[in-house]
Amino acid sequence: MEILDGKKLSEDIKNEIAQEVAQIKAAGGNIPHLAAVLIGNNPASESYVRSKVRSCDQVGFESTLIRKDDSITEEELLEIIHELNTSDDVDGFIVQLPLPKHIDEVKVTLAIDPKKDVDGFHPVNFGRMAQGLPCYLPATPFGILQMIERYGIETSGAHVVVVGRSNIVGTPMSILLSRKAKTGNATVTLTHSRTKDLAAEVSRADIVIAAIGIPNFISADMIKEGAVIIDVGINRVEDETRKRGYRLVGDVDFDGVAGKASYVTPVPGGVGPMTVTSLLMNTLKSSRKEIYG
Ligand code: L34
Repeated sequence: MEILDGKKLSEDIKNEIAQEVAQIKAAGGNIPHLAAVLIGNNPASESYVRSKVRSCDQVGFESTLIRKDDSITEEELLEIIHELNTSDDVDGFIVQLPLPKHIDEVKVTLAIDPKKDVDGFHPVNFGRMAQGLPCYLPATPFGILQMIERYGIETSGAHVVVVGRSNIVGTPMSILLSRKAKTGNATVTLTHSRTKDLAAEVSRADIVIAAIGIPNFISADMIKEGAVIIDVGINRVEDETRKRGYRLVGDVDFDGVAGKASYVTPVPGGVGPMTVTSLLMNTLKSSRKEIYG
């Protein structure tokens, strides 16, 4: 079994981006600028956004963090989005999810200018993705594609089983891998909570993408010998032996599948860091006006 080392790969990609930024700087070009909006004090969101800002520093991007209290109104947040949409200075921005209950995530997503939607969550970008048109790909699926591609894993003709149908991971992943494109051409089965015999579906997969948010859900007895296992889950489980009081586990029983799979992504250090790197890649594309001109 080989580990799909997202941490290492994301460092490699960040080094490549840093070199491009250095060239842009040398040529007196525009330095890519990412803004992130973080509402409230969700510890996981704080950690992810911190990692995004730190990664911007690492590659030489400019970044702006806009932090607001949980008590912000929807109207106030929409005003911030309007300012970011119209700012000449900001190439792309994200509003970290989840949002407090009194704010409508759909409304917020729709308010973001698709040209600056480096998360790729706006339906315009989603629709363009589905039709194979230039767009910002959602960061987690984009990161997984990068991983599959750089490790030379063949997807053409492969049977992929995606577990979980969220708008930001499962559904776009299933569309991307079935497209007639590089790192595509797979036969994809999208499974979810109403799937009749999930274990039987997973057992047929050459590649499993687990994105359901249930710790250790995918066990060794479910998978085919030699399967590629991509674990998107990041679940915090209580662990008093750790300083933080918890540890991170994925949706896959890593130790169990390790003896049977050909490749597995670890948690942490797998898909998570690739999500952050993909956001940087989208921001670079935005500053170069590669997608929308
Ligand atoms: N708007 N909301 C918006 N965009 C996103 O792309 C996200 N996501 C998801 C949650 N909400 C979002 C993220 O940023 C998930 N996500 C994310 C980003 C980074 C990591 C995990 C999820 C990550 O770096 N994970 C590390 C461990 C981090 C830790 O110690 O907590 C890892 O190695 O998996």
